[in-house]
Amino acid sequence: MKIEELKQAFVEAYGVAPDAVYFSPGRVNLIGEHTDYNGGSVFPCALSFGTYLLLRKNGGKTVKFKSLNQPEITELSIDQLTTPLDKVWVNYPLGVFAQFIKRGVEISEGFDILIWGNVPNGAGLSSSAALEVVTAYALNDQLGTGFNRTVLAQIGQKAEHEFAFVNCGIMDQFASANGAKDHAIHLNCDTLEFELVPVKLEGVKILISNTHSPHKLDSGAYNQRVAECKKAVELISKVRPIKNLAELTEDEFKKVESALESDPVAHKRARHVVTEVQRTSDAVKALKAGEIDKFGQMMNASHVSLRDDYEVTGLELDTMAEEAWKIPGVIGSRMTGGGFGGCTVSLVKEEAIDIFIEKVGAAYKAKTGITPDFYVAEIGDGACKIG
Ligand code: GAF
Repeated sequence: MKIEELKQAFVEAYGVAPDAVYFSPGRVNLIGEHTDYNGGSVFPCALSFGTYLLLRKNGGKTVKFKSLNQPEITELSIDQLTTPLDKVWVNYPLGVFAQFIKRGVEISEGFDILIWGNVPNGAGLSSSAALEVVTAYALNDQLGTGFNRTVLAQIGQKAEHEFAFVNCGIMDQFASANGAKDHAIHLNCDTLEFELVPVKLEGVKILISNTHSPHKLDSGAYNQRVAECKKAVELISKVRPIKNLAELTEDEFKKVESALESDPVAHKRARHVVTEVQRTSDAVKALKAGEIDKFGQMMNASHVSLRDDYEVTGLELDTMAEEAWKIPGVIGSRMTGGGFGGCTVSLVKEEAIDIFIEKVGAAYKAKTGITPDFYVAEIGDGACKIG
């Protein structure tokens, strides 16, 4: 939808024009998966699609939430902004209001809010983080709270923990807040220091393949992985105290892994994290050195580790990645995001894009019965005010 159409939809919903329009993007992660909540590094890019939020101060004491995908308006008194509802989508912006209030910000006047997004839902491209961050960015601007982008990302992450009950890391919200056009973000999730790395890929495109897999990133399976990593930290700490799995190099891990003998699942999860942290560092170095093939090999190895050790892929993601590996001109391909369905990300030579879509699409459909979608990704900027 165009901005003018969104403004018109706002007028239809609330009878008056909005005061302001904000945007925050979804993200695709190139490498560094399930490392963020383990104190490791990640390498995501913000996408050019995301979530739009239009609002006006309504002069009253209620906040009204409307999504263009939902028929009804949810109206809450400004005293009711700290408790989650049973309406899943409203909990994302509501959780952000609650975090502002927790940080001592007073909401003394209501808002009329309209949301629309073009990130495919449940595709692992962070539609929920985009919604959280756009809300945080808009409130920060409207209330003059002066939080920086990193704090806005942390507010979004906390909203996800407390209102969506997913114990996620910081990657998605950070990418949505801090993204930069044509750059990936090399983020140390322990210190939150980051570097924007130009993604200059001469003749190569970032292709996202949506499996449309019915398995969603459900909080149960994700939170279970978080708990398994915590268990691994506890067991390893009996022989070598650590705060996070990402503190261990592969060699150091080999020296302490016998501490995980009693828990083979925690052992596999930890092995993924330790090796993924190394792969991420190697991949970023390779990209900076222009060694794109090496970057691709790291992507493929990341997928294998997520499939075998972290066990977050499944038939659909595995088929999509494994079929991609067969196509000449594919530099690398892996699942991206939380897993259990969603998307893969591939680096593909321009001349191989059509054949990729045709061949991988047909093989995927034949194996899974599902028609996939493909998008050539454009790396966009982080959260902003449009007007
Ligand atoms: C999801 C989470 F929200 C992120 O924090 C991250 O852990 C990712 O899964 C896996 O890398 O997107």
